[in-house]
Amino acid sequence: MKSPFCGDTVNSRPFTLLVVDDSQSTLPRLARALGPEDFALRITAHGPEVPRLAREVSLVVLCPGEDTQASVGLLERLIPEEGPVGPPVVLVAPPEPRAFWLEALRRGAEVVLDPWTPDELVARVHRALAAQARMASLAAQVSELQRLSSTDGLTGLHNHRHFQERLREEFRRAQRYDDSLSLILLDLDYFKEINDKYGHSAGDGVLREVAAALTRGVRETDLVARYGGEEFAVLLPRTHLTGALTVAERVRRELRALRLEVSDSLQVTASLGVSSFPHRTVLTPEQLLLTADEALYQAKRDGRDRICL
Ligand code: GH3
Ligand code: MG
Ligand code: MG
Ligand code: MG
Repeated sequence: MKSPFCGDTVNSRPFTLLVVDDSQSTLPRLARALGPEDFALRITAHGPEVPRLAREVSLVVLCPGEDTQASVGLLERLIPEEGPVGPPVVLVAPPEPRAFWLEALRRGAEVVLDPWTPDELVARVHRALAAQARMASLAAQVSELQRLSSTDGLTGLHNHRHFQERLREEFRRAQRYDDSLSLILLDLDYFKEINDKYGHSAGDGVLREVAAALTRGVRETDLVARYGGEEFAVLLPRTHLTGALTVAERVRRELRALRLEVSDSLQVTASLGVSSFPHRTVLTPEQLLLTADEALYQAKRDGRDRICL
């Protein structure tokens, strides 16, 4: 006999519901109740594949079978105490045993007790879907805020705050694993003159081009940040001083060779300070920073467009 329910076919309905039900008696009622709601239904019995199937749907309607223990186990997998959040669960259960549906309620499932009516079930399903949508929207907002709070608005590089966090993390990691860590601080030379000559927004453009060049010039595992106005930082995990000097020299050359949008005749150069861990006088992240900063100012004093350590 052809099933009256949609099977595993993919279709264009907005929500797919996975109905987990062993008994042939509840299923037709569930399908009648949910059918007019324009949900696509997938039907399955209890089994080890349910959590995997659940990951592909918008919501799970769970009807406990004879074996309550199996349903408890499934519930625990569908709504773990902590860990990844799956689709919402609507439990359709008899009033006894109470412990089962109370546990489901506590974990955040919607509960519909026998004897239930179609409108009640539908309302619970919509409520669960709406809560899920609110959570998803909130999670997206949080992640966008996280991105914004660690990004520099002008260049798209990591910002000062994010750099400071990563500096400390990477320093701890290097200390713990007896690994190396290097830092390049870079300050553009006579940048004020660029602003004065071409205007502040042309200066902004140059900062963006410099940021892009820096990003191109380092490894994926290195971190490029806008440290301040026209100062940049490159954090190089698992890199010794010699490696950092090689990167610094490449960056220095690439910057001075950069063809800038604002003018063909304009050349931008930078002074760079390099520091590394492990080193006798570098015992904290602050000292790594200070050492690179002092080296940078030495490079300025020595005439700019150069690297000091
Ligand atoms: P040097 O570092 O070689 O000593 O000279 P400098 O002219 O680069 O140094 P100074 O610190 O005197 O000036 C830095 C300039 O960078 C001044 C400031 O207006 C400019 N600057 C800082 N942030 C921005 C920005 O976001 N956009 C633009 N266009 N300019 C900026
Ligand atoms: Mg300066
Ligand atoms: Mg400068
Ligand atoms: Mg500066």
